[in-house]
Amino acid sequence: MSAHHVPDYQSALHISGVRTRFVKVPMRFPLGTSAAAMTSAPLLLVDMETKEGVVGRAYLFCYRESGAKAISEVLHEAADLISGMPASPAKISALLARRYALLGVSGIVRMALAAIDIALWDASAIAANMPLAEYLGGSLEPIPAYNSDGLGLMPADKAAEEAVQLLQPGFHAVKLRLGHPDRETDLQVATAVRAAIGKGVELMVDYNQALTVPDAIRRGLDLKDLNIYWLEEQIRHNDLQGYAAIASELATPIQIGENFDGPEAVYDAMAVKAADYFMLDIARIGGITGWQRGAAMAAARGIPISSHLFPEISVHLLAATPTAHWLEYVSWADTILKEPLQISNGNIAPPNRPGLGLEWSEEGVQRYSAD
Ligand code: SMN
Ligand code: MG
Repeated sequence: MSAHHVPDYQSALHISGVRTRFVKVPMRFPLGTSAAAMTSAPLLLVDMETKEGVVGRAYLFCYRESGAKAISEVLHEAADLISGMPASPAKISALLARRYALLGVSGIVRMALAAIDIALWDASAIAANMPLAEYLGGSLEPIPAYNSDGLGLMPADKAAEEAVQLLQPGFHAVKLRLGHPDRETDLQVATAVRAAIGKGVELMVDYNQALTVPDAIRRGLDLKDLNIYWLEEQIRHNDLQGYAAIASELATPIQIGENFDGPEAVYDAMAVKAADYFMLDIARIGGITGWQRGAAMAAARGIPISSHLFPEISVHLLAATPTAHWLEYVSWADTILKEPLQISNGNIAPPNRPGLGLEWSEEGVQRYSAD
């Protein structure tokens, strides 16, 4: 028998500490949704340190400044609870879910624990010297992406102009936020954007939970000749039966999921046929561990899975997702990253670097520091 040449076996890394930094980065295109308007993105940067010297990284988009502060507080306490333990993401995720069960694992706590999970997976893939996409069993093939920078609630002429600008980096798809107080404005804006981008570009529409069920059906029918790729989050995010009612009335596919709280929500949404497409948010679905579980359940029913924000992280997950659909691209983290994502003919591939391939630009971090 020939000898096997197996490199020295290396067991899991061991958690030694965590460092967080808060930055407020400018948005190239300010974003006014029907829920809130944003001109800068509050990001929390996370470095999980290991005894072996490998550093795993993650970042969170915290929606508001208070979100970043509260998440950081929970994150440091959670990191203390796991100090010295093997950096095994699924084990740590289960342990922390128990420790925080009484406070409640959702919202801010969910996001803090997700950041730890993401950073631990990053550290593991770095130790294995593999891009995370490949470490999870996927490849570095490009994923179709839509540009989600900007295109908030704005008048028709401005939206038409901005939509064209958003195609400049080579995208073939953009997302428009609607949910203006009156239906007619929604139709006018969508019509102007469709005319400006032409027939060959995909157009997604997001209402950010602004509507009621009957209004969502009416407004969906209003747009029926505009070839909308999907209609997103029309009503309260967790009114699954409401979504099922809307989906049964409209031919245009319905997209929900950015507010799914843990992977179990995928099961619940499928059980009532709430929507045609799901988009997972790496921070709310439970990090990389949660995403994999949610994506596996969606695969059982062939439901296409897209991502919500965090394109630098999500691209690795979509690469290993059986029913991968669209990557949501936003440029927000570009200013604090050494190597921002590269867009090629509207597609984005996971970078061929170890782990997530996230390295902070210390210059950018200092410039936008909000600690
Ligand atoms: C969205 C929500 C909150 C912040 C940014 C963007 C939006 C999306 O729902 O799907 O991009
Ligand atoms: Mg959305």
